[in-house]
Amino acid sequence: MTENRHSSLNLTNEDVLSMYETMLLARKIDERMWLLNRAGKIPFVISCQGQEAAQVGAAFALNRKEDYVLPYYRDMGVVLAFGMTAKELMLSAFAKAEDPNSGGRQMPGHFGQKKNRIVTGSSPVTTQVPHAVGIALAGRMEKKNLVTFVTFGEGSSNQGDFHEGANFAAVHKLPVIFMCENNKYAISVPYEMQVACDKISDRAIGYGMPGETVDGNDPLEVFRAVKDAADRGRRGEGPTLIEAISYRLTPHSSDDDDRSYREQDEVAEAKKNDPILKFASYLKNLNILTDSIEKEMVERIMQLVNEATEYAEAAPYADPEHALKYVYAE
Ligand SMILES: Cc1ncc(C[n+]2csc(CCOP(=O)(O)OP(=O)(O)O)c2C)c(N)n1
Ligand SMILES: [Mg+2]
Repeated sequence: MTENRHSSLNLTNEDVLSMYETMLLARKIDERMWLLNRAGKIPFVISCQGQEAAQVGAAFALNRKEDYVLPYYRDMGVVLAFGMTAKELMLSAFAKAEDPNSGGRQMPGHFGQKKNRIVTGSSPVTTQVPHAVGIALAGRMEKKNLVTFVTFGEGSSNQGDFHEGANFAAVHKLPVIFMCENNKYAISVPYEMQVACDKISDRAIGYGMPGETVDGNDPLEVFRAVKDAADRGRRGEGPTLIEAISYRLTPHSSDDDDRSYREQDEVAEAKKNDPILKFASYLKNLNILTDSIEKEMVERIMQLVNEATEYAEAAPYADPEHALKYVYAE
């Protein structure tokens, strides 16, 4: 018998179905992007596959009307949960003028959308961390009750920006949630070659904040950890470091061939813990995700993905002169 673990987190059956639908939507958009890339239609893909549970579980634990997110390039699940649409993500993949992230200027994965408080990031990894700390400080100065949520890979947690941001946030007890999405690789470099500590979350000790490692394949575990961290932040008790452990199910990007540095048996083994399959089986065992609900959900998602693809493919590119804008003051 599967135990109901979501009711005690104050999540209704509708909430968990909505979490699952968001995870599945992210996966289906991502899969479509790979096909479009291999068909020569879009230049680049950087995947969320394997990390949807961590992303969606975390986003659902935040106040999606007030909090700020500073996602990293894999966070399609976070931005979908915060209101970005499939169509907008496809416009970005096709680098079209209407792409809300950058009008087709940036590579895909540089999410930014003011109305949904999704703060754009730069290509150097982890530069979003000090920005999240600054926004939390601004929120406090303006007496707002917001928290900021910032993510980064485990490889990126070696970058100076992480350490400077974590230290400042802890000293000033700012409401920042640092979430490391540990997918066990930084491009070709496995975890053991990146860091000498057992857990990224142990780094919290050095800054004087709570740190916790959770199963990133379980959206409910991530939800609980992020909810606790958000509550602490809003109470004025400062930041938290969460490490969500998962596995990168795709190559690093559409330009990477992971067969050159990892055994494909290892990938096949990790696929047994695919967060989408695991959460689906949890919901099916509780009879929340029935066959008919699942059928309707998949149809709804595939219609969105198809419409988004068709719209974005047909949409116009920006005028070439547009590239000269926003560089110098006019
Ligand atoms: C400062 C900086 N150094 C190097 C790179 C090149 N780079 C892009 S992604 C990446 C790997 C990051 O690995 P990790 O932080 O574990 O994130 P993951 O891609 O595994 O999600 C590197 C080295 C970069 N973008 N920025
Ligand atoms: Mg990584």
